[in-house]
Amino acid sequence: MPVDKINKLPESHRNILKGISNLHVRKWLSECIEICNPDQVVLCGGGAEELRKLFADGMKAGVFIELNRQKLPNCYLHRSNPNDVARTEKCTYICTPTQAMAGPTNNWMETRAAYQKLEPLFRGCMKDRTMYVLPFVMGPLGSPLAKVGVQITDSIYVAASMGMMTRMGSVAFNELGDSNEFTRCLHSVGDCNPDRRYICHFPMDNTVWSFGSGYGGNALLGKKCLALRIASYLGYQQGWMAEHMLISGITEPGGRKSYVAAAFPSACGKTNFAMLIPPESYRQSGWKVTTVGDDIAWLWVDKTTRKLRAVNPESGYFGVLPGTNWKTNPNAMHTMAHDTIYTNVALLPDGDVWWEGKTDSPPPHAIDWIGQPWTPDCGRKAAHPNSRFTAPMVNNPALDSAANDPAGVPVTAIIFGGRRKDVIPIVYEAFNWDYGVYIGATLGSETTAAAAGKVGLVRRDPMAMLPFIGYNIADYFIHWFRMRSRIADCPRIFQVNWFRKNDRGEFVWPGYGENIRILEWILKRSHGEVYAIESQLGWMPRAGDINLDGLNIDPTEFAAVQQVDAESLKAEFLAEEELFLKLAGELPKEMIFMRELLVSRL
Ligand code: OXD
Ligand code: MN
Repeated sequence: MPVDKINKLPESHRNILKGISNLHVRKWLSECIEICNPDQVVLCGGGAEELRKLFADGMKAGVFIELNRQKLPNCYLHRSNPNDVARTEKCTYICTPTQAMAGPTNNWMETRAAYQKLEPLFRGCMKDRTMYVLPFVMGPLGSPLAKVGVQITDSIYVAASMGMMTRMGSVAFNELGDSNEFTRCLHSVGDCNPDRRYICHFPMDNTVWSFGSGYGGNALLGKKCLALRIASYLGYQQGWMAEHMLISGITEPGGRKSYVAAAFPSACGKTNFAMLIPPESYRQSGWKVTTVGDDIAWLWVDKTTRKLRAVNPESGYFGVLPGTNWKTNPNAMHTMAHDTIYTNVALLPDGDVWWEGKTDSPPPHAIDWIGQPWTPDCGRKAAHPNSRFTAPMVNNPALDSAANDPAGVPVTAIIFGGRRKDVIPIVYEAFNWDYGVYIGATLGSETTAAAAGKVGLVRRDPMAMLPFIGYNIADYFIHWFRMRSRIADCPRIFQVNWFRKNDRGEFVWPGYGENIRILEWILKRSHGEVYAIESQLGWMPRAGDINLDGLNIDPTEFAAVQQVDAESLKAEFLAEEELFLKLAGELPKEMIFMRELLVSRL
């Protein structure tokens, strides 16, 4: 921005700008101030004191309600606008010069047209509001993959949440130095009107503009927008991968530690899996699971060892609450016991919170997520099905010791999982990397409340990345296939399905902590220690290879759902056709060959 324009800004704004030594940030910020016209500008330097002030100011503004100090110290309730409770994929755009660059699965806007459409919305949008400037780092400080972003927002909820979810504050300016390589993240809740809601990504400009929503996935721009959509494009260009994956460390009896990365669509249990506590008998014999990350993994190939390594770019959790309790995920319950934001849950008379599935029986009274009196018989949910907790990862008692390690962790196995009541067995292993990529690419899952739209329909969600690939999906698949040639000893790839039902419509697998039994087989296979049967679908455990001791599972029923049924597989391949048709003409040849092989095996 020309100097004379900067000089026209109010003195307080000019002083903020003077405090920023990076000239590229200063120039971009002055342009955003000029467009948004905020009343005040607050530069967030990070730290606990600043967070306390954000909460105090947020309480005055009615954005936060402080919860019971004894039961939930430093915890706050936030109620969103009821029209703004989940990611809105129909308002999410990849903005590139040509539609081919965004590909057939993304909403697309031409770059200049998008800026022209959104600029008038941002113009003057922060009049009488405070603009928070949030410098942040995604990835452990000093990591070769760490990325700096600067988010501008008029939401104090977003500012406080970014303080937990990212390494926010002056550390980001230290990491950036005088470089121009930072993601420019401009955000305003605007008037929160769904008809004027746009989450626009400009991968080629390293820029995100999000208007009209305060929901985490649309508004905490370091998360889905930077760490998945923008990062997936950067990874494609630079030879690494940004994936919708948890990373966990598994210690076996005897002390061997391995790390797995697992991709599941939103609200399919990634946080539970990442924070898994093995059952007593396993713990006694030395099994332990620790969390590196619960949602996003950045993966790269180490130049010296040519092994795949991973970091979690985030520093907090934005987890789904319904169904979370002391039995299903005690580590999550500990994590959110203090210093946590609860969004769209019910408020109890004593200042505690509640959501469906937190306790066996509901409370007699509550104030529901929209602020209305609630009783169990009123016919409404007390908490929104996509209610969330936001907490820093340091709260997690099972945080892995390498979670902040800039060198990341080695990846022994990659796991793909979906929510499928039928067809897909509880576990099997891909024959090789290329087939594993095929399995990931054709991953199907029943839709959940994490995204607006109908729940329970099977949709193809390649690598659980459908809403998060920041470029053409065909190039994304090619990138996955090509990664193979960089890796010397590639991780084994598996598919799991915790949600498989029997003929009576009951879940066969108990899930949660018991998933360690499946992990045990996955690790043994990855380390070459257990035999497997070759089925049409992949390598299968034999009866007896999965430890069912102490579980109330009929081994014949387990064996039955592991069976590959040719007729339902044929139906599955036909259902995959939808994805193949979308990609017609652009499909990587590996996908076509893999499908041919699969069909010819039936
Ligand atoms: C999330 C999501 O919030 O995937 O992690 O929607
Ligand atoms: Mn997610």
